[in-house]
Amino acid sequence: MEPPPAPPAERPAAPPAEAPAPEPQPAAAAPAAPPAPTEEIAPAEGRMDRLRGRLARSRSGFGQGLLGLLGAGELDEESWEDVEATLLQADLGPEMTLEIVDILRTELARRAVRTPDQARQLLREVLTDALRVDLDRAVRALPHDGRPGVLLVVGVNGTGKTTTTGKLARVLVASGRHVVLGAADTFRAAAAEQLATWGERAGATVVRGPEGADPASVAFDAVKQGAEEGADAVLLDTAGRLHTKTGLMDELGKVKRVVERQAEVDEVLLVLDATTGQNGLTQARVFGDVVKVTGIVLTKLDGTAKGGIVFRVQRELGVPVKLVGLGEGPDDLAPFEPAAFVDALLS
Ligand SMILES: Nc1nc2c(ncn2[C@@H]2O[C@H](COP(=O)(O)OP(=O)(O)OP(=O)(O)O)[C@@H](O)[C@H]2O)c(=O)[nH]1
Ligand SMILES: [Mg+2]
Repeated sequence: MEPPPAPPAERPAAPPAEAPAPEPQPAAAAPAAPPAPTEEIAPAEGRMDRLRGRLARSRSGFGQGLLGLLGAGELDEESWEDVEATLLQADLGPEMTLEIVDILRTELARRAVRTPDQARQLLREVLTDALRVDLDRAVRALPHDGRPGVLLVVGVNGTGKTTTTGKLARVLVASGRHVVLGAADTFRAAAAEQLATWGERAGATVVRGPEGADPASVAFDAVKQGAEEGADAVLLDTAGRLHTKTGLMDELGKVKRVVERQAEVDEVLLVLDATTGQNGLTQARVFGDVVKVTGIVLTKLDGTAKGGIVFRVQRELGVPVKLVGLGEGPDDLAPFEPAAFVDALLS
C-alpha cells in the first residue's frame, strides 16, 4: 500500500482555497463510494467481555473490596467510611463517591441486603446506573453527505493516540469499512512511520507529509484523499501536546478548522491515560475548550487499579467514554459497555 505523494511542505497554512466547492464528478469516474450504511457502527461486539481479565487490577483493588464490605449486610459507620475510601482510592472522585455511597446506604437498608449475592446484585445495579447506560457511545465513523466520516484523535503525549487510531482502524475495517488514516503528527518522522505500520496492519491507506509539515495541511489532504477514495472514515492522528502549551493547543484548533473547510469533523476523540487520574481531567477540560470533544478513549485500563476513573470522567466532563484500551495488542480496544465493565469489576 503506497502512501500517496507527500503534499507540498513549504506553504504550511493554506489548504486549497477552492476546497469547499463541491467538485464536479468526472464523467468517467470510477464507481462512486459505496452507499452509506444505514445504521450506526456497533463494532467488535463482546470485546469487553473477552478482555475482562485485563481489568484484574481494578477488580482486586476496587470491585472485590466493595463486595467484601457490602456482602456482610448491615454496615457500621466505620465500614461506610471504608466504602468511601475504596471508591476514592479507585479514582471515582469525591462527587461520584458521595453519590454512590448515598444510594448504597439507602438501598442496602431498603432491600434488607443480607447475603453476598444480594450485595453483588445491588452493587451491579448502582454502579451500572452511575455509568449512564443511556449515553450514546456510538463512534461516528460513517460517511454522510457524500463524504467520509472524519475523526480527530487528540490528547497529551504518550496517552495512546496512535495506537488507538490503529486499533480503531482495524475495528472499522473488520466491519467492512474503507478507512483512510491521516498522520497529522508531523513532529517526528517516527510518528508517521508508526501510523503507517498500523495502516498496513489494518488495511487502511495512510496519508502523510514530510517531517515538520503543517499538521493542518496533512489532515486536510487526508480528508481529501478519503473523499476521493470513497472512504467511509478518515481517522486523523495528531501529535501529543501538553494542554498547558498555548501555541500547541492553538495549532490543534487550527487543524480542526482547516479540516472543516471541506468536511465536518464528526468525532473528536480525546485519549486519556487511565493511570493519570485527576491530571487527565484537567487535560480534558482544556482540550474540550479548544476542540469540542465528543468522546473519551480511556487507555491503559489494563495497567491500573483505578478503573473508577471511568465513572469520574463522564460525570465531570459530561462526555461519554466510548472506547477503552485494555492492552498493547492490535485488538485490545473495546467499545465501552457499562454493564460488562461492572461485571468484570465484580466477577
Ligand atoms: N497497556 C497498555 N498500553 C497501551 C494502551 N494503549 C497504548 N498503550 C501503549 O502506550 C504507549 C504509547 O502509545 P502511543 O499510541 O504511541 O501514544 P501516543 O499518544 O500516540 O504518543 P505521542 O504521539 O508520542 O503523543 C505504547 O507503548 C502503547 O503500546 C493500552 O490500552 N494498554
Ligand atoms: Mg502518537
